[in-house]
Amino acid sequence: MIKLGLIGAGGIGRMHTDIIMNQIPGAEIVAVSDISAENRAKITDQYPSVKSFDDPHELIKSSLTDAVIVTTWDRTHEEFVTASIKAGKHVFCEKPLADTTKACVNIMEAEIAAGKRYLTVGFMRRYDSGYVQVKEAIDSGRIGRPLLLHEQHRNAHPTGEKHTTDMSANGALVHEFDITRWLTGDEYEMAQLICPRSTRNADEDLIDPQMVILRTKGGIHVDLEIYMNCIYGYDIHCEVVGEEGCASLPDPANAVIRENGARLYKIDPVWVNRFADAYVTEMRDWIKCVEKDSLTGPSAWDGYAAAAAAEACTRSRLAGGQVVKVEMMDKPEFYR
Ligand code: ISE
Repeated sequence: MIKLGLIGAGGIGRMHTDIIMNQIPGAEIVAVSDISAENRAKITDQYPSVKSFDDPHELIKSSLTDAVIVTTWDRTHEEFVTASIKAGKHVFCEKPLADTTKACVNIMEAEIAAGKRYLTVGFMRRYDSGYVQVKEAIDSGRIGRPLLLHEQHRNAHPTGEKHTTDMSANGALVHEFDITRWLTGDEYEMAQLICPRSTRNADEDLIDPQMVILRTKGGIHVDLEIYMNCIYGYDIHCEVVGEEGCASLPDPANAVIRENGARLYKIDPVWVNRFADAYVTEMRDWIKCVEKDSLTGPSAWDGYAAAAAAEACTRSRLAGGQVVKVEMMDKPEFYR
């Protein structure tokens, strides 16, 4: 039984806890820490065997925990992830790995110094059966070399902390930055962020929607829409245009209802519901890796590459939508 400590008992932390406690026989949450005593109590009330820690660093050091899950605010990830690595414990960190490339570099340096991979990043879309099918279509060669990717990421409304203009790229669009690299096996070269007029449904200081155009080193064109206040639901699209065919992400299999002169199917407004199966598969896979002490999921390098794309987008926006280079260090041998 792998004994896990959870740091960050907000919505996503509690979702991982429910998955682990109810659907993963080989692991259990034994400890929780959160800046909010109220959030901690939500977990300990539901699962009385879980020990509550005021200090997350005590949880990391405790002999009670074999491995750590970090689901705190993005800007605190670096501190808890590096402490876990230094304590020699496997650590699963929710996306984004960090909100700056500098923080991602610090995490990579800690892992390289520790001498083995300890970190897995929660890019759960890699475990979604729809994206897996799109990847198989590319890898099998049946649609030929990918040339273009068109992707849309729409949230009914932002959730959690106040959503800022930067967070559209570095909090939400990181999913696309990661999944596109994973699908194509390519890295980004150039980025451009374009701001059309904003919806009146967004907070006054939020630029929403935003359009991003990326070019990979291999010459693939990627266009991404991020729209945080689309109102009608949580809606994710991805189409890969290849030389001999196209592959599209399927919509969730909801029943088509015919009524009142219309044909309808439900678009769930909640993102955790859209990717519910992927979250379970991701956690099962991570626990198996921890048991074997050998990681195969998204790495610190993947977290860094997504953060580099996000930073380039912000630079482009601040430069009035200019095309900018995606600045990336050379990939350390450790992550090859
Ligand atoms: C959230 O953290 C996610 O992971 C969702 O997939 C994304 O759509 C949402 O905007 C983020 O806040």
